[in-house]
Amino acid sequence: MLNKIKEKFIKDIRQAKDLKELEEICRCCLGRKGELTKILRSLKDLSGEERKEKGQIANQIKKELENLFQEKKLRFTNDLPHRQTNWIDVTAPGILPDQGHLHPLTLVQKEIEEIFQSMGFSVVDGPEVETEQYNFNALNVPKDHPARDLWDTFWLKDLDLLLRTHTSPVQARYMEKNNPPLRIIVPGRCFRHEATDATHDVQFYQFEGLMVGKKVSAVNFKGIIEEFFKQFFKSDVKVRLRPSYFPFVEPGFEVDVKRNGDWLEIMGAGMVHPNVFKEVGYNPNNWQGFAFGAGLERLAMIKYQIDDIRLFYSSDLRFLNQF
Ligand code: YSA
Repeated sequence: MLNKIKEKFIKDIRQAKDLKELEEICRCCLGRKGELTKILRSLKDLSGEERKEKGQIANQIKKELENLFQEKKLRFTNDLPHRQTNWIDVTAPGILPDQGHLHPLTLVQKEIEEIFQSMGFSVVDGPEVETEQYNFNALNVPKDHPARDLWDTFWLKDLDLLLRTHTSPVQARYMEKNNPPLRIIVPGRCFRHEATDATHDVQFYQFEGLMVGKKVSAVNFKGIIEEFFKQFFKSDVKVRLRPSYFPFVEPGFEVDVKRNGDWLEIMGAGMVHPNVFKEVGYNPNNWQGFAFGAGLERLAMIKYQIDDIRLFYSSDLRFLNQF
């Protein structure tokens, strides 16, 4: 299978008549949905030995094909008439400069914003350097509350400031300044003093959601979040809520989504705690609402089957060019 692919693309590269054709061949082979890329991605499903053996061969072939593409590309670009002589042919086709594009996380953020905006939510932001008051106290997590351990915090020395551990403080900031009813989402960068691994980093993005009204219920939450996932994953999805604990909601739940037969934990959520309403000056007897918070990288990783969060921050063009 691998050798067949190799032979096919070597032949195609040799026969390519111009740069456009060559680039199309390169895309079919090594692009995001390219034949070789698909095989490289599927390696993770193989057993240890087989993965190692097949992985070596596939990577070797990838290198060979990349070299061939480069060689042939050079031939086309060097062959342009204005390079062969010292006169300038103003009618010769120009060389397009490499074009930049948005980072995959920005693309996912924009997509999320558009889906929620279509359901009447406004996009709001807040500071990355936060006070203890908004990051914790206003969210029903007073000093010395054991729940503070849920968030490994970067404190700024000798100041009552920290790097926000989640986007939830913007809930309190927004409610303090705006009267209900309201619907907002808050995408933004967060920081945690955690060891880095394939799913955790010291900085990452979250997006928060908050909807407050006279009769906003958990049923509304489930409906809205189901619609969001349906549009985001572009397919019908099953969503389930499991009981969970966050100090700023009561009840709290974990939201799972079923993808390819497996339940995946996607976000924390719940009904806004009366203490949070009191803290921002709302009467909890008059208003109720839901809130949720999800990791942007996690959603992007599930959507695009990316297996390591560090790829987003590696500036590796082989990764970035696939989006
Ligand atoms: C819960 C209830 C609400 O009413 C509103 C918001 C929330 C979420 C809560 N503020 C929170 O931060 N929950 S969390 O600690 O579980 O983080 C939410 C998501 O952020 C995680 O599911 C994960 O996807 C992402 N995350 C957390 N730490 C991370 C991280 N992503 C990458 N690296 C880390 N270190």
